[in-house]
Amino acid sequence: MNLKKLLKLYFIMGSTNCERDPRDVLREAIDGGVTFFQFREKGKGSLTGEAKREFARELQEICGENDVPFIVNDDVDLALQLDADGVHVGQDDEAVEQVREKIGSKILGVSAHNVEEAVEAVNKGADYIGVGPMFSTETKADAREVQGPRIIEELREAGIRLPIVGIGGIQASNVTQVIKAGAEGVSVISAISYASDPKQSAQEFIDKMKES
Ligand code: TZP
Ligand code: ICP
Ligand code: MG
Repeated sequence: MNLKKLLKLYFIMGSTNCERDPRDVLREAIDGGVTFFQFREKGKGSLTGEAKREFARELQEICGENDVPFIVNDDVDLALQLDADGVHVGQDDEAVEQVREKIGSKILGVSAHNVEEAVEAVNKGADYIGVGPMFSTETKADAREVQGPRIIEELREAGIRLPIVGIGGIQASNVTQVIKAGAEGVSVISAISYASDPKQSAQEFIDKMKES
C-alpha cells in the first residue's frame, strides 16, 4: 500500500499511555482500523534499556502479524536493532540527514510546526511530516502552542506535497477538520490508548474520515 493511504489512522503509544495491557490495546486498535503504528516510550515511568527493547519487540510482533508498519520514535539505534519499518524524529532529535544516512530506505517521519521546518524536512529527506498540535493536548508535556488545522492549509499553499499527518488533541469529533485542511491522515495517542474500547474508537475515526 502507498504511504499516503497507510498514514490514514496513525496510532502512537508507549507503556505510559495505557491503563490496560498495551498489547491488548494495540491489538484492539488495529482491529478497529489503525493503519500505522509508532512506538513512543517517553516520559515519567517509561521503560529503558532491555525492558524497553523487549516491550518494543512485542508490539512490533503484533504489528507484523497485522501488516501494520512499526515506527520507532526518537530512538534511531533501537529502530535499527529491531529492523523497524521506520523512525520518527522531532526538531530536537538527531539531524534529519544524519538519520536518513543511518536508516537507508526505511520510512522517515519528521515533526514540523511551521512552513520553514516543513520545507527543511522535505529537503533533508523526510517521507512524511507530523504537524501539530492541532488542538490542545495533555499527552505531551512540552507540546508547542496550538497551531490548528489552518497550519496544514498553509503548508499546502507553500507547495509542500509530502504526506502530512496532523497530531495533538485529535478526536473523532474534530478529525474532519484536519483532513479537510489537507492532511492524508491523523496521529492519535490518548483518544485511542485511553478509550474504554480502543477498537470502537479507531472505528469511529475511520468512519468520520470516510465521510469527510
Ligand atoms: N506531538 C505533538 S502533540 C503530541 C505529540 C507526540 C501528543 C498527541 O497526543 P494526543 O493524546 O493524541 O493529544
Ligand atoms: N508527529 C508524529 C507523527 N509523531 C510524533 N511523535 C510527533 C509528531 C511529535
Ligand atoms: Mg522526538
